[in-house]
This record gives sequence, C-alpha cells and structure tokens, in this order.
Amino acid sequence: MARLVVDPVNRIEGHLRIEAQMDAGKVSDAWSAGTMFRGIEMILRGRDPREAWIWAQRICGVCTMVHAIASVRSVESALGIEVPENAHLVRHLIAGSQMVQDHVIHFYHLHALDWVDVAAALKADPAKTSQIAQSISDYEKSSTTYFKGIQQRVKGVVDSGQLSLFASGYWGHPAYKLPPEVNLLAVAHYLEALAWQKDFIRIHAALGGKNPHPQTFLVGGMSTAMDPNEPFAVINSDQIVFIRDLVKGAKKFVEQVYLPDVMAIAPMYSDWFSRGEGLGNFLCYGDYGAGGPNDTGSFLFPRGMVLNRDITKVYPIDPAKITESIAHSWYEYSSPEPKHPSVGETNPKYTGPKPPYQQLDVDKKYSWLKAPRYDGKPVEVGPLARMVVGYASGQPEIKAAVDGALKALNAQPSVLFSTLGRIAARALETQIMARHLETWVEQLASNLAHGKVAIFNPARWDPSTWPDHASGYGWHEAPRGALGHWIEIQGRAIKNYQAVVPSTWNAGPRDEQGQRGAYEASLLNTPVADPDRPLEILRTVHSFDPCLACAVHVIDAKGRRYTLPKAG
Ligand code: NFE
Ligand code: MG
Repeated sequence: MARLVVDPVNRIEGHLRIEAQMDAGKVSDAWSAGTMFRGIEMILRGRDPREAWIWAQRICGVCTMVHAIASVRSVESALGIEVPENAHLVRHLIAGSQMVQDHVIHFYHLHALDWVDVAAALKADPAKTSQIAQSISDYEKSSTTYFKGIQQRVKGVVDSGQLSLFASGYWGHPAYKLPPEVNLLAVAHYLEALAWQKDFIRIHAALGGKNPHPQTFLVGGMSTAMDPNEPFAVINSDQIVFIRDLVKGAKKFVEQVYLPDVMAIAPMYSDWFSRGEGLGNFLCYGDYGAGGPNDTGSFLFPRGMVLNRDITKVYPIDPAKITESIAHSWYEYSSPEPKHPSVGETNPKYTGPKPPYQQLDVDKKYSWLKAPRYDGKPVEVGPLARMVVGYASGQPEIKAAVDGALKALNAQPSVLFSTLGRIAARALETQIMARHLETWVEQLASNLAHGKVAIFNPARWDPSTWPDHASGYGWHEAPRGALGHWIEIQGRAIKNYQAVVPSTWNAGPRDEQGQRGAYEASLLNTPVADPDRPLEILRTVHSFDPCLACAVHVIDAKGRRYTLPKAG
C-alpha cells in the first residue's frame, strides 16, 4: 500500500495537499491539508467594526467581495440595523455577478482540463466540431472557419514549446474520453470564457468602483448614491443601461455556452455520476431574499439541511449547533471541546514535521484548516448543497432546473451525489443566478425611475448610539457555499472575529471523533490509473472548487509575530 501525495494541488487558490492511501489501484483513505497559515481574524481584533469588511474581504481575491457582505451583515445583525431595499439589490447584483463569473471561470479555467485533452483537440476535424456545436446551442461562433482558427491558435502554442496556460496538464492520460472534436469545442470555449469574464466583471467597477474587492460597502447599506439625472451619481440611468447589457450578455453566455457544454460533456464521463459522492450531508444557509438576509421565506436558495442523501426531508438550521474542532488542526484552544464561532479562538501552533517532509503525521494534527461541524456532523456546502436543499424544499426554479437536467441525461436524482453532480449543480445555479441578475437590475431601474433612492441607513453610524457590548453574525451563500462571520463588539471595537468559510467546511480535516471532512470522504474508492499522474483525484477535488486562502483565512515568510491592537 503506497501513500500518494498531491502537493500542491494546482488550478485552485492557495495551498492544498492531498494524501491518499492506495490499495489495489483505488483510494482506500484520504487526508486533506491546508499547508499555509493566514490570520485575518487576528488582524481584525481591536478595529472599528465599520471597517471590518475592508479587511475581511482581503481573505480572498477569488471570491473577492463575499467576505465584505458577510462582514457588514454581521455588524448589522449585532447593532440591529435595517438596510434599505436598494442596498439589498446592489449587494445581490454584486454578489450574484461574482457567482456567475466565478463559476464560469471555475468550469473552464480551473476544472475543464481535467476532462478535456488540449493536445487531442489538434486532431479534431473542425467541420465536425462545427456540427456538434450547432446541434447543442444557438451560439453564433460555431462555423468551421472559427474552429479551424482556434485549432491554429492552439497549434501555435504547442509548436512554440511554451504551453503557457496549458502547461502541466496530463495530456494523453487514458482517463480522457472525449472525441477530438469535443475537445476542440471545449478549448474554444475556454478561450471565449477568458475574454468574456474580463468584460463581464466591469459590473463590479460600475457598482463597486473596482474588482477585485469592490469599495462601496457600508455598514447600513451601500455608498452607491442613486440619482437618475446626476452624471456623477454612481447609479444613474446610463449606468443602468451599462449594467443591463452586461447582465444580458452573461445570461447568454451561460445559456448558450457554459450549460450546453456541461450537458454535452457529462454523459461522456458517466462513471463519474457514481463516483466522488462523499458525505451525503448537505448544508445551505440560504440567501438572496428580497428583504435581505432575515427574509428567509423569500430566499432564492432556501435554508436547510439534507442528511444521508435523503431528499424527502429538509432539516432546519439552528445557528447554535455550529462548532469548529481542532483535534487535527494546528491550533490551540483554551479548553479541549469544539467551539462555537461566537466564542471561537484563533491560536496557531504548528506541530507538524519540519519541511521538506515526505508525509504528514495524519494521526495527529495535519492541517491549518479547522474542522467545522453541524451538530457534530461533517457536511458538504456549495452549489450541490444549494441545489439538493432547494430541490428537496421544492423551490420551483431549482426543481425545474434539476428535473430538466435529469430528464436530458435520462437519470435519477441519485446521480446528483457525485463528482459530476457537483459540476452540473454549479452550472444549473449559474443559470438561475444569471436570470435573477436581470430581475434585480430592472427592480433597481424601477426604484430609480420612481425616486425611491434610499440606499443607506445612517441610524447607527455614530458609535455613541451603540451598546457597550454587542454580538452578531452574518451569513452569505458564497460561490463555494455557506459562509459565516461572527463578531463580538466591546467598547466600540472588535473583541473577537471568526470566519467559518465554505472551503473550511469542505476541505477541513478529521474532527475529534475521527470523522472525515467532505474532500476526504469524496475520494474514497476513487480509481487511480497512473499514480504518477493522479488525474482522477484532481477531478473530484476540483469539483468542489477549492479555495485555501478563504479556508485558512498575512503571511510573513520570516514567521514574525504581529503586535495586535488592543480591544476597547
Ligand atoms: Ni476564496 Fe470563498 C468562496 C468564501 S471559500 S473562494 O466562494 O467564502 O471557500
Ligand atoms: Mg476561521
């Protein structure tokens, strides 16, 4: 039995190491380790809660603003602040467009090359690729000449000997199954998606001043003033036209390129509808309610849990039941039990082997990620959790999208619990989100036209109106799943701040009971044809869209300690 090590896992954000025990060509056990410590939670202590979002959103530049949303929501919940409808709309537009862009980038640029052999695309007949393209979509770039041009571009890259963005793939691996023509189609769309996402995310420049890390959040609303006729107002009639065009283009790209590609490629890898399931437990905080995060009844993604893959039941979520264990994480707690994030502690203490090392001591501590649990259970979060919980809750749009996909694939709901189920769920929710972006732009336009322009509630801006002590939490459904920030405010400064992040739920290590995290569980029984090129492991791990920067939440290469400002 050999231990297979994948480190670093590439095409992700941050540093992830997977160790897999191999037995007769299959993974018999697996460990997921975050190998870099960050410390944003510590940097936040002692600061003004109104500026927490600026720091917190530096947790990550991939999911960029999601930590700003969770942060302002946590302060708004602690101080009891109601936010105007326009602020919810603008937040939904910023976050929703982030989700759409992030999912498209994930599929094409971080994941597709686990399924698509770039080298094989050179053998394709462009006329046949054109036929396939026209049979699955109305997208206008589908001529033989177009695909010939793409093939020439790829050939130029390969002939140059500098593979650039296609470097370090396992080209020619036996697990690649697509005909050359489909490989060419996917490579063409890889390049199209690269150009499209750069254009689309200008929506963040319009509504947030910049991307990544938009600058227009405020505790109590948004700083994007609204005035239909004022040329320098951030949201005016011209801006609405600009945003509307971008959103229309996004819907088109998702409906004519991303979703058809996923639906065309998936059946050619049908084995992966029964591999990579993992825990079978799913948690969704829910989000995108018309009245904001407390308007749970109108959530686009309903709140709830599905356990043991039983979609006949949806369980409610009790925020008190969330804990983080450090039994296998390089931290110290003041007392041994797992802690609720409202009283969470971030005391890093590395006890692993000195680098360079061959193997982590997985019986002891082996990751910089904590292990979040709900009622003691490990759960999966993310697009699949949102679609499973939404489907089981009977949310009509989610139900229609999932049923439509299952019908097209001639498959049962059980196929959802798999590596491909995760990929399909992500594409389906992108389409749902793209449609809602259109609705939100029109609502914003209507409010603007009717002079309904309130976007910030200043009632609690002045700290002298705050109680001496307050605590709260802010939740958001980020692209990778359920995200929560917990804040404790004492003497008008942050006393404690804890972020429990989607990739911590999914990529976390074992807990004190030895229960595996979601990545670890999903790798069991994965066949690996060639241990030197563990493509199959990448397929399942990438299907979660790992982000380790988020999960471990300023690195100092010299290991210096920072002097932290005092609370109060
Ligand atoms: Ni850095 Fe993130 C998202 C958050 S983490 S990408 O989506 O929160 O998993
Ligand atoms: Mg944390």
